[in-house]
Amino acid sequence: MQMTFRWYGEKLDSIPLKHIKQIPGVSGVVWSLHDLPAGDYWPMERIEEVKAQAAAYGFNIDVVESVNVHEDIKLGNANRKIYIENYKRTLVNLGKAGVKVVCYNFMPVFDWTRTDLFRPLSDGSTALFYEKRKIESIKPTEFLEDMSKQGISTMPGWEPERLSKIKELFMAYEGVTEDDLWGNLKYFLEEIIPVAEKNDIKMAIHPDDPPWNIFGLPRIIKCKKSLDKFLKLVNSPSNGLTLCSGSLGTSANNDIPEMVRIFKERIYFAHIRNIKRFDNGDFTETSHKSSDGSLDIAEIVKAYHDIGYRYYIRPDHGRHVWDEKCRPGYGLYDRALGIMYIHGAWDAYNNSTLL
Ligand SMILES: [Mn+2]
Repeated sequence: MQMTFRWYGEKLDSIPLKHIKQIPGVSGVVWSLHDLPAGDYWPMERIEEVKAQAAAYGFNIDVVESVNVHEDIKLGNANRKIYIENYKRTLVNLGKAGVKVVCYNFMPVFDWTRTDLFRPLSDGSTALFYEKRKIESIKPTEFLEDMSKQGISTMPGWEPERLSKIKELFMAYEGVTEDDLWGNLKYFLEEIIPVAEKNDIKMAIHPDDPPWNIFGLPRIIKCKKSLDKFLKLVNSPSNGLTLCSGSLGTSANNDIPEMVRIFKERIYFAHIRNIKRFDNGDFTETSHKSSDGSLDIAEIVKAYHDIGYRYYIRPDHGRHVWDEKCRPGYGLYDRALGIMYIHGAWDAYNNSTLL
């Protein structure tokens, strides 16, 4: 496996590359051009700029998260042709720059969803939290106002220009079923996967977070059955997965180690983090330690080790600890602790095979 760390770039991230360099065993940064709206073409010079910044610290830029998919593509609107063309041209440029994996998601309107960005845990740290009842009872517009107050507008997937059109978007999705969304995803894949193949890129879809429908919007990438269906839409090695333990794991029906073993050939990016599920449907993010959450992270790492996983891992989110001021879920300290937990487990499994 190759350990990576998400970095928002020189202008948007509070964490400098020189600090990431001091986390043991990190070979690359996971990056994006966060200032470009979904659907835009990524010019070569902008890609090369990030590549040079990362290379100055010995990091590769093999993994992009994300090249976002324009809503017109998810909706299957006539305009999708323009945005798919831009997507293809962007993939060609990323291939030229040596990018190997492109993460993206296909969630309508809202990206990952939480109700609290800084919810206190019993140890005095804070973490991202999801309150089921609140999501079920609040209107999407009220929810958005609440999130804006908490500072979400700087987070990827929650760009103000996209969300300012929230009412229009909801109207556009009226009557769009899960089957429609599957059809639009298939159309998109049939267009871009051949381009990814030609440019030696693995596309890696991120599951829906959380993996169930919210605000009446359809969500389709949420369980073993849907991952299997997804991979068969276009049966190519370039059509793969970002297996996010913390997203899929919020549903108790999803067995993450089992999924790692089943989908091993097509997992190109692993997001590893823990969450704690509560009986009422709420969940909170926690440290990576298995005993702190509902997921056995050591067992998940073992599954990756067992399959001889060669691709990319990142610690995904972390808590906010030691009074760090950071983007919600994206501090330095707890993600670095997570990396060391994963490295520790991995090394232990390495040694145990020698005994
Ligand atoms: Mn994730």
